[in-house]
Parts: sequence; C-alpha cells; structure tokens
Amino acid sequence: MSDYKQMWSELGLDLNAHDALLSVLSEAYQNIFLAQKMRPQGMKYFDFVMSEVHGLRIKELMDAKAEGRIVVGSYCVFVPEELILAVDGISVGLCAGAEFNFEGAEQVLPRNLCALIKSAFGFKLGRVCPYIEACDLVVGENTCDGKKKAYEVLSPMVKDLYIIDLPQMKTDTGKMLLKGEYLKFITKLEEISGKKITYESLKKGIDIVNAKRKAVLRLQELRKADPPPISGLDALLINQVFFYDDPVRFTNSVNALCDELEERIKKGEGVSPEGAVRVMISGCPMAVPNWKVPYIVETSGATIVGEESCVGERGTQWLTETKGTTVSELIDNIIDRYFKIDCAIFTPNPSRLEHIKEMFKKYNAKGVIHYNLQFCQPYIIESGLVESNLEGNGIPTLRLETDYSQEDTGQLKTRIEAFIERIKG
Ligand code: BJ8
Repeated sequence: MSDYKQMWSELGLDLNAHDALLSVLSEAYQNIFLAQKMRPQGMKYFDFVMSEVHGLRIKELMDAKAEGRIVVGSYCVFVPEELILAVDGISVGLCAGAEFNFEGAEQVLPRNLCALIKSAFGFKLGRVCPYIEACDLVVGENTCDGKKKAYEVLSPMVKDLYIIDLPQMKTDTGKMLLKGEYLKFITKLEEISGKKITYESLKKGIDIVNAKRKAVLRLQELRKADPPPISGLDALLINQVFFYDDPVRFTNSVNALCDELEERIKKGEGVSPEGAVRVMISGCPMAVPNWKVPYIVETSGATIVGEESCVGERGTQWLTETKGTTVSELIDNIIDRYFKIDCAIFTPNPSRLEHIKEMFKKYNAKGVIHYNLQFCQPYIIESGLVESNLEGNGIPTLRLETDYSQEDTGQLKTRIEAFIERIKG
C-alpha cells in the first residue's frame, strides 16, 4: 500500500481526500456487492479489480507509460478503443459516479448540470482520480451541451485535451462528419504515440475489442434464463469494469464467469427464485460507483436483466466488421459500427426505442425503469416519448429522475416498490 501512496503522490493526488474516498467506496462495495447472496465465484475477479482499481491497475498504467505506451482517457463510447489500441495505447474511461467535491465543481460550472459532469470535475479538482492524472491525452466529444461546454473549462486543467466533433443526425452528411473526425483523431493518436497505424495493428485492435464485446454479449444472453444466474448489480459492475481493465484479461475473466453461469443455468440455480420479477433499466449511463438505483431495485424484490445504456448494451451491442485488406477499409468498418450508436443526442433517435422494446422482449422483462440524471436534457426529453410509446405498447414503464445524492433514496424506494407491485401481475 505504501508503494501506491508514493505513486498517488507522484500523480499529484490529495492523499487525505483520496483515502477518505477509498474508505467510503470500500464500505459501499461491502454493503452493496459483497452482501449479495448466491453470487457466482467468478465475481471474485471483479471484486479484486475493484479493490485495486486505484492501486494495481494504475501501477500497470504507469509501467506501460514507462515502456513508452500512451494512456488515453475519454468520457464517451463514441471514442473508439480500437484506434487507441492500434497505436499500442491504453484506453480508460473517465466518467465518475459519486457526489464528491460538488462544491468545487460548482465553482467552475453551473449547479444545474448533470451529476456525471459535476462528478468528473469534482474528482479532477479534488485531485482524487489517478486515471485522469495518468492520461497523456484526454478526449472529449461534442455530445450534449453540458459536456461540450464543460470541456472548455476542463482544457486548462489537463495536459492535452482533444475534442471529437460528433454528428447529431443519422444522415450521409453526419456519417461523413464522423469519418473526418475519426481520421483527424487517428492523426492525433499517431502524433502523440509516435506510432503509425498499420493494417495489422488496427486489425489486432478490432479483434481485441470485438472479443471483449462478444464476452459481455455472451453474459447478456445468459441473463435470459429464469432464474437469472447473475444479479443486475454484478452485471452492471462488469459493464463498468469494461472501461478500466486490461481488455484481454477482462475478456478471459468474463468468459470464465460465463462458463460458470452456464453450469448454474443447467442446475436451475440463480440469484432469485424462479418466476421472480424481472425488469430492465434504460437511460443515462451509470459510472462507478453509481449503484444507487440498481441497489434499490434489487433490494425491493426485482432482478435487473438488462441495461439499455452506454454502460451496458447500447455501448456493446455491435461488433466491428473485419472484412477488408487495407487500413482504410478497416476504418470504414469502425465508422459503420460507431455510427449506429443510438445516444439521445441524435435527433430523431428511433433505433433506441426499438432496441428498448427488443431487449424487453428478449430478456423477458416485466417492466422498464427509465433512468434519467437530473438536468440531462437529451435523455429526459426523450424519456417522455419513450414512456408513452412503451406504455402504448403495453410495456409498463417507470420514469425516474435522480442524481448522485442519497437524499431521495426513500422516495425512490417507494416508487420502485409500487412499480414492482404493479408489474408483479
Ligand atoms: S453516447 S449517453 S456516453 S454522450 S448524462 S453527460 S448525455 S447530460 S453521458 Fe453519454 Fe456518449 Fe451519449 Fe453514451 Fe450529457 Fe446526459 Fe450528463 Fe451524459
């Protein structure tokens, strides 16, 4: 541990604040994850990753940097990990899910901004995030107005901030914009890494990310079983670790867990009794350690069987094609894949609604909980359309709007319990 202290201090962290944060996290983890019953053995790996998320994993990043590799941090699933791997870089997620140092964040940002953005700033200004401090490059993207403008404020706080412009409509012009932006991003990556993307390096990057997505999609398939072999909380955790861990090791660990879950399913074992209420979650992404709503849902008698979220199936649902023999063809495959992401910043955004309905059916859910972060305009506005369409199609829907505080826990629990009663049938 003392080694880490030195590493954290060299990264410029505020050691006291960081210790306090880790101790709150470790207690929350204990109460939320380790207290669950019937957890698969394979979750031990993810418990270990979480216990070392600011320790061993950061050490790995620092060792890789010492060997000349770059670390690239990002806040959005529109930043292709394949490209970062193709210059032998390491991709890490920087979104944050805890109400930490909001006072600090609110000195540079308005109060009425979503908790995800405020949290990322709270972590940065409070000097408690070793990931952002380890980054050679931080990548922002023009998605919602909140993030887009907040990056201007973030720019002087980080070593190198690069912005990817994103289309907001699924048109040919939109796709051309995405292509131009990804090509510019490749130039930037090649510049800072000093490595050129080749057909082999890009193909390897695509293969690694495809394998990672395949593993989480395999896990997702297994959640169709009744009883579900894994809790929604644990599945969410895996989807969160997706953004931090070494991709190959992560893939192997998810596949090993899936082997175990297949055995469980054969034996009829699960985390809840057969026939228990199944729900799916849809909406804003949940970054570590944002576990509030899933915890309430799963301690109120329902099991979550799917997440229509960027930390979930919206982020992982398509693989990248590997056809083609040139770098340019592989880049086109990447563009085709990423252009399908149905974030609510797109207008109109019909494929997201179709995906929610498809997931509802596929995972045999009984209701949809639409999760909005307060002040997240794209998802809140879209949620009204989603709710009326789902209810109109006989799909019970509960629309929640919350933040990272614990103040509304009681109120949320009451609403979630009433919803579970409604869909129990
Ligand atoms: S592709 S969902 S990861 S933008 S919650 S910061 S939208 S105000 S995170 Fe996202 Fe990329 Fe879209 Fe996915 Fe803004 Fe909403 Fe906050 Fe959000």
